[in-house]
Amino acid sequence: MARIVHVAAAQMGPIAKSETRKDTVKRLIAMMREAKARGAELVVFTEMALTTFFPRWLIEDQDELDSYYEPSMPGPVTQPLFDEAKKLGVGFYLGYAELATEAGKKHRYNTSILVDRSANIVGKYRKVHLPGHAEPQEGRTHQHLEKRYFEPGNLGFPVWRAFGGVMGMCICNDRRWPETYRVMGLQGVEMVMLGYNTPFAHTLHADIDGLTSFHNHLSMQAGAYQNSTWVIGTAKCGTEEGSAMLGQSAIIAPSGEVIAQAVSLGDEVITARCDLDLGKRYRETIFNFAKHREPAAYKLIVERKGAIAPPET
Ligand code: CDT
Repeated sequence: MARIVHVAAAQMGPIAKSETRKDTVKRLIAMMREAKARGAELVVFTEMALTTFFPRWLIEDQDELDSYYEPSMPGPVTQPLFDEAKKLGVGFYLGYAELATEAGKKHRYNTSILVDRSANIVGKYRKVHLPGHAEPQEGRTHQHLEKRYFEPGNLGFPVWRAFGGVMGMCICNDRRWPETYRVMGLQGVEMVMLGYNTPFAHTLHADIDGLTSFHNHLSMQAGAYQNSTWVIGTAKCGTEEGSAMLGQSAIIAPSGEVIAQAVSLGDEVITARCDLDLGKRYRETIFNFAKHREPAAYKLIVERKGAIAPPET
């Protein structure tokens, strides 16, 4: 019998700086209800889905900065989302800024969680590939200070048995790195969920930034195909506080094909019935890792004396 996960990507339009968490959670709940009405059992929200994308500003006031982070999940403002999920019997992926206390010290991560249909958190992921800078850059109308406001994730790329399959998570910039998918692929991942906030002007090189849309789908489609996995990519998009951000949320099959795509730059739910056994077919044939990967050969070039060193950066 086919193993179907009926999934929704709940793309989000801009969140204004002045929008309250309470109102943002209402928007998430409205999309969750729509997803359920259309048959979905799992909703993928975006990266930092509860607030505006605050790393675009240098924020020196500690209280103001702290106000963007969640010290607990669920917390008082996010509890209604969990309650609604339980009522509807729908699971979800949610990205947020996490303020964690570990060994008595405060740590800040760009985090996502996977919540099952009974509203239990079954997995947590912390973003590994943090883009941007730690210090403000001259000549930018909008900064990208993720390296200032977050530490690299310390949980690796785990996978979880949930929703009848093997589920994985990553966040935004992670989707551009082959290691992200391969580490999960080696653990048999069948569906990778991710949220993203991608400004069109992120490198300030017109030739690269002009390809923002292409590179978005290129990365996710390659990750899906090369690792025999579904990829669900959900954007925060539109013009948020003057920063124009990419939409193009997509549901991508293990074939690498985009089978559903958002067409707006606002709140929009797209859905698809994902057959996890489609990934199995790729994993048993062209991407049979046990038969066709050659890990020993990958190490040779690194270990061989006299190998050409990578350029200094
Ligand atoms: N949020 C995030 O990771 N955004 C990056 C673009 C910014 S790079 C300065 C991304 O990879 O989409």
